[in-house]
Amino acid sequence: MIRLLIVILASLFFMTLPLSAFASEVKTTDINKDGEIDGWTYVRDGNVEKQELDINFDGKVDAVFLYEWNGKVKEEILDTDYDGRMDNWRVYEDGNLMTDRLDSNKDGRIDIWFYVDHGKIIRLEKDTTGDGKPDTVSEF
Ligand SMILES: [Ca+2]
Ligand SMILES: [Ca+2]
Ligand SMILES: [Ca+2]
Ligand SMILES: [Ca+2]
Repeated sequence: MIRLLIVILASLFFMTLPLSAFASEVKTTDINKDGEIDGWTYVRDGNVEKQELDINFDGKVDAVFLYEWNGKVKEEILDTDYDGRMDNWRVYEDGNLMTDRLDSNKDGRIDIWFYVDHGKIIRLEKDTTGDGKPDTVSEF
């Protein structure tokens, strides 16, 4: 009952917001034309915020791209071996790759961290013990 009331109050609150706050939509694409959706584009106020792709058409999203307001990619999250689990996370700043994190042994935990400056790897960290924390560090 209380929960229902909260929902009603919340919807009343949102109804008073300007319409532009709701100018978000999802566009779907069927890239390989097999009748199944494999691309999702999230647009807010005319800007693409996020894209999700099912690159190998198995029904599972294997690439997610997050964008800055100016259209530059901000983050990439990838399932590089298409096993249904994300294993590569890349963070960009002003379109430049800053960190590249990998789950190389596919146990669900990041074990390699690359730190990049102007296109060059400046630091490499590895977790060799499997606890999810880096224990070897190389600087370049
Ligand atoms: Ca398709
Ligand atoms: Ca897939
Ligand atoms: Ca994977
Ligand atoms: Ca791992």
